[in-house]
Amino acid sequence: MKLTPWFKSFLAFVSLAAATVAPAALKIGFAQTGAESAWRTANSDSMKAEAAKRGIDLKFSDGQGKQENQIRALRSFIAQKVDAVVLAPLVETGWDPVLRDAKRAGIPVIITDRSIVTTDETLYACFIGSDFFEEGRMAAEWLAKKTGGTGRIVELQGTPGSAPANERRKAFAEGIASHPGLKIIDSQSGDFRRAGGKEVMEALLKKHGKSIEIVYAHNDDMALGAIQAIEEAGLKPGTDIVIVSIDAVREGVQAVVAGKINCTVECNPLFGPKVYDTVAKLLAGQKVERKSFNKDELFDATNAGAALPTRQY
Ligand code: GYE
Repeated sequence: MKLTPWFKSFLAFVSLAAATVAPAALKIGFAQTGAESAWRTANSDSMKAEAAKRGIDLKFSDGQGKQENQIRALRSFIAQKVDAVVLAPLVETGWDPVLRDAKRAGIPVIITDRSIVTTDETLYACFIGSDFFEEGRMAAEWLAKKTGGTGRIVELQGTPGSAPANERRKAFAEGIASHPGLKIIDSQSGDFRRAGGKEVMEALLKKHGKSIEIVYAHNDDMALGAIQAIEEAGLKPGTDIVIVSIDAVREGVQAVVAGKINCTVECNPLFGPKVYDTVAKLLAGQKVERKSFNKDELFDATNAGAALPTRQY
């Protein structure tokens, strides 16, 4: 179609007018813990991809596993007058002062992924995450069934002081308490990292030798690291040592299919859409759920193969 000069200038006028009235992009600051695991990478990707899709101006900060970096990021978001702050807190405590600053500046804070402990619940708008208690409980229940309620367990803990490490540990311990034959003989932190899981497992194998019958890892990355250590010690993961883990990231589910991890409890990291829907509601003055959790499944030899092709992370 050939456009007349008049029509061309009309079109130019319309697009200029649209640009003038188009609302400014939402500015959101997201303080991420770091990049310690495959779960974390999937979580960051979800937050970034969904922001791009919605035209949100996302200020992304990688805390590199340090709370002080996250606090600094929050202060900078406040100084930049973002519309909202999203925080995935590395550890549970120590957030009140900076959250008070955000509140004073009138910036709503959404806590995502991990919960916090605070003396003032009004310091954040809402929590969007996973039920770590339920995950630990599911892992314990599966293990009790699988082993008939006996076995010597070593536990690979996540980051000390973090909600998932604290809650997965507590719920699992409570879950096995009614099975006196299941005993945690040692428990150490691998910081949710693969290298950490390998290192800790090497030390535990040296210390306890073949008396270790079960590994309970707080995430798949540490389980995958432990598998390497177990294989290097000449043992068969999944056979000589039962391995129970959490996250169900693709590599974890693949390890279940390969028979090296016996069970992994899902923890869905894809929070982007829910977080931004919630920010939009908050900014529109609508009520939001105080705490919301994703529903998680469990994968073992019975269903991992069928689930693998459609895993999103
Ligand atoms: O399980 C682990 C990650 O907070 C749920 O952190 C998250 C945990 C996840 O590093 O892999």
